[in-house]
Amino acid sequence: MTNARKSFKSGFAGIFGKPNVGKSTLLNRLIAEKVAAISNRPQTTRNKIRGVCHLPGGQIVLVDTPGIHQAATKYNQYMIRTSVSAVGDVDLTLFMIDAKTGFGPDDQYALDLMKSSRAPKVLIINKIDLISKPEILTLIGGMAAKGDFAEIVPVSAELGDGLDRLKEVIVKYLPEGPEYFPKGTATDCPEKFILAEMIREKIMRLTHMELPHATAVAVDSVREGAGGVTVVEATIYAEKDSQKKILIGEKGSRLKAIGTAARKEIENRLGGKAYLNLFVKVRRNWRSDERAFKEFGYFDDSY
Ligand SMILES: Nc1nc2c(ncn2[C@@H]2O[C@H](COP(=O)(O)OP(=O)(O)OP(=O)(O)O)[C@@H](O)[C@H]2O)c(=O)[nH]1
Ligand SMILES: [Mg+2]
Repeated sequence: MTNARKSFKSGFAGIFGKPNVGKSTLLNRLIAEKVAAISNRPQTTRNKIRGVCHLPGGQIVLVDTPGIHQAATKYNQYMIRTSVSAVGDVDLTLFMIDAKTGFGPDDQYALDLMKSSRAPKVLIINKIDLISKPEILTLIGGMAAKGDFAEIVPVSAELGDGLDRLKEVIVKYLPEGPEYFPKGTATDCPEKFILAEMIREKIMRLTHMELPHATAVAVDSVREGAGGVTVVEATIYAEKDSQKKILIGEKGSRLKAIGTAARKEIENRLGGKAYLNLFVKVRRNWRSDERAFKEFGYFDDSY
């Protein structure tokens, strides 16, 4: 009998793919905490967001990334650079497609940008709740030829289907390694960043057209108020006066809806009462201003 210790597997697994396939939904699910904003609009995520999945024999550090797309503006090019810069840093590449839309030119474009990676690639087919079992099998069959995937794992990130197998597959391809994060740590994102993303998510969901993309959110302060209530002050930045007006809405109605939805989620996270004070300001054309979007902490690791 040997007394060999069972090895501990750990490492970084990057989640890549075109916008809106469900990368952030998967991150939140696997770490069982809401860290990344989710919306049905493409280009929701603007940062690399790390989350930690603790398992008995291992630790998966997941890295959520902005959706890869063909970018015309400097702002969008930064977004893509953020994703591509993560490609070389991970031990495992999780490439995600949407089962409903299947594999198209946009996925091929994203997959081509992964070519520089020498890490093993696992294909995740997400949103299998939207198609039938035979359709899933056909899609899996067709995908094997599209890339050098070590495994293909169908899941529903939203419903949690297939995630136990996915965790097993990820751990299988991770090297032996240390515990990068102490037990109980779900993310290394600063609290202010997470709260700002919660507010931004509500804006993404409650506004339309260009506005969700033209909005930035910065949490200015978080402090303990009277009666143990947490007071959060945040500024929402729009690019134009007309957008500011829409954000505020008639008699402040839209801002109120955004604030109420965000406050509820913030209270859930903090496990207590919160007061959310939102300001709206115009930062003219901030997306064309590299200094401005860096100041907001987008496309960056330092938040
Ligand atoms: N039906 C279904 N919808 C899903 C599933 N996973 C994610 N979604 C939805 O897909 C949309 C996009 O999800 P996100 O997690 O924001 O997608 P993303 O890939 O992070 O998008 P970007 O950050 O823009 O690149 C949201 O409306 C999610 O609720 C799933 O398994 N099934
Ligand atoms: Mg996302």
